[in-house]
Amino acid sequence: MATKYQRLLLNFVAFTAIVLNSCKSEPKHDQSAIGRVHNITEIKGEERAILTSPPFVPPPITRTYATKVIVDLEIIEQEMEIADGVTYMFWTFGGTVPGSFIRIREGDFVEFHLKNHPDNKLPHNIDLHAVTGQGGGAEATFIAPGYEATFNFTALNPGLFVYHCATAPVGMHIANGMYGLILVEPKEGLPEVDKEFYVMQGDFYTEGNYGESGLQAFDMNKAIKEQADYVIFNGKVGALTAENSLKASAGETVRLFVGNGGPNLVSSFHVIGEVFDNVYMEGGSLKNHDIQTTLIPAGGSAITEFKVEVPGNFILVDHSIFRAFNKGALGILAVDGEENKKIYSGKSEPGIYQPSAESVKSKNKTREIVSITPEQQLAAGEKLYQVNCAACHLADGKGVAGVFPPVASSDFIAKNPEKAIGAVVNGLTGEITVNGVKYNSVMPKQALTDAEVAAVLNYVYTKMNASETRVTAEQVSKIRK
Ligand code: HEC
Ligand SMILES: [Cu+2]
Repeated sequence: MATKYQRLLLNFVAFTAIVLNSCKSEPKHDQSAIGRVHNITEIKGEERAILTSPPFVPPPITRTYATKVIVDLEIIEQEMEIADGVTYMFWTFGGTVPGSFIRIREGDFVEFHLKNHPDNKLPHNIDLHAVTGQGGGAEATFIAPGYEATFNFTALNPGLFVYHCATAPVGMHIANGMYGLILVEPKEGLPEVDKEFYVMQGDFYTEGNYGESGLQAFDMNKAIKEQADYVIFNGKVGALTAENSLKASAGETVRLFVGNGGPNLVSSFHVIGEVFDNVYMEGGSLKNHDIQTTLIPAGGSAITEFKVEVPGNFILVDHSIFRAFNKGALGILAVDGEENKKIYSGKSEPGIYQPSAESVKSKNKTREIVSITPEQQLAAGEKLYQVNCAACHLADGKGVAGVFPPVASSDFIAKNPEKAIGAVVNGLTGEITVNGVKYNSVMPKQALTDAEVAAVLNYVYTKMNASETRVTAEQVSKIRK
């Protein structure tokens, strides 16, 4: 689809062509024609737009004609959580990041009311990428706190468009959360689906590093250097995980309206374990198929559609993957329902792959667990266990009969704390008996520091064996060869 600037430039050329061709028969409606004739005349009735907070989307438009749509959007500056225990002074359209989702139809005549709440500190405005006209509405809507601005536009082009504040310093207003999506449904509507969701990425720049607690101020220098502390979906680390996960059932069709507010970073949007059947590229009219990862520019969007065939936790990420696992760009689409083993079997046969124990080397002996309260040590121990031990001894420590001995309620561990430490730091081979059962296998030594070994074993002793035994880093150090 041509940009509005190209269209303006080429309008005159197209117009000339139309005049020259006017003696020919019926003009064809060509969706890709530059400066195609937009029907802006037949407006019937009037209605008020339904706005929704993320991840929800207003209902599909069933109207078959254009109407006058009144949109009321309120700007609210407020402190909210950007991560658990971390707050940020967000500037919002409608009280959420991203702002309220607006849904209209191609050809609709919009009467847009922008309100700047009197408690706010700054002037703001709005530039809607769906608008054909000066600044996308920015000049017309520039208002101080306690004021309201109104302007009108006709939605000429269908598509999923970003809107954002364009008040100087523009980067700062966007960085503080001032963006959202407006969907201009094509005249013919969008195909019916079972679930629709609203997901929008943004990058954030805070004085403290990722996760540092308390109220965090905006850091202009980091923003200029494009060194984001947070890259997140829907304004908060965890906005789309655990109890906030998006939900669907196997067999349903899902449509994600995905935007990227930036201000700086481009998103490589991907859903782990799914393939997008359709992607409306860059939120426009071109539909591509069978897509793994779609690029969403800052200030751009994409619509992805797919059927969830099997149950599971499908993970939404920015596939610039450190952002997902270290900066928060992670969400979950939790799908319940019947399994379909033909499409996905899950794990069928447990197997053992045991390369030489020597290949695992402790590379980093300088790491230290600095949290030293027993509770913090236990929490660290639990994480270490899940990452380093659960693959073999299983998450609950019960092991696998005949292959991996249990570390939960293990008489071996109860009787031999030193051997338990030895197993972790030096590895363990040869026959042992655990709870009366013989094992003769190989446990590779684990690449953990003394403090980490103490933490993981104290977790095992406390939580899996209800034991009073405690291991210290000093003990571990002595046993390490
Ligand atoms: C690659 C698989 C594997 C991993 C990973 C692994 N273990 Fe083991 N572990 C074993 C095997 C196999 C044995 C039995 C060795 C033998 O037969 O001599 C064992 C034995 C043990 C024992 C002594 C027997 C018992 O069950 O009480 C302890 C304690 C233990 N592991 C703790 C851990 C801890 C803690 C971790 C994580 C830091 C860990 N293991 C990671 C495979 C593993
Ligand atoms: Cu603003």
